Amino acid sequence: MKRVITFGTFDVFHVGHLRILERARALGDYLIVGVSTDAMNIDKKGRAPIYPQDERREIVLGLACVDEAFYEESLALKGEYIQRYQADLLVMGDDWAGRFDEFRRLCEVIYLPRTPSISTTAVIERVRR
Ligand code: C2G
Repeated sequence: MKRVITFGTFDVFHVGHLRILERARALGDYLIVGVSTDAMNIDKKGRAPIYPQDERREIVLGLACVDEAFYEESLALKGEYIQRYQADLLVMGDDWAGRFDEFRRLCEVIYLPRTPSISTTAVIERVRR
């Protein structure tokens, strides 16, 4: 059984999020998702996500393609999460291309192309206007 892991904030959930999770799941048999915490986002982007972490995780966990979802507390713990969840494959969108190559010592690493023309930032901007 091939175990796939991926990470993300998945704030204001949109079809780009759904598609990467479906494509990640199709590359294996079991999909584990690390949902970044509110604290990690405040630290990284200087603001909290629109949806709190428990709701973001609940949405992700409710998808047919997702088998398990946990909180990603820090980018620095990625290697630990890969080992803890015994992942065979790490999948990330290509906005992260090259950034996680060091984990090739632990598992396979694949970057998938992002869905064009949609992002959480664009949705927030459109609602605001
Ligand atoms: N994504 C995509 N297409 C889009 C938007 C996002 O394929 N149009 C993918 C991203 O490439 C990422 C995943 O959806 O793999 C989640 O995206 P974000 O919620 O923006 O995640 P991010 O804030 O980049 O957090 O440890 C890494 C972080 O947790 C990633």
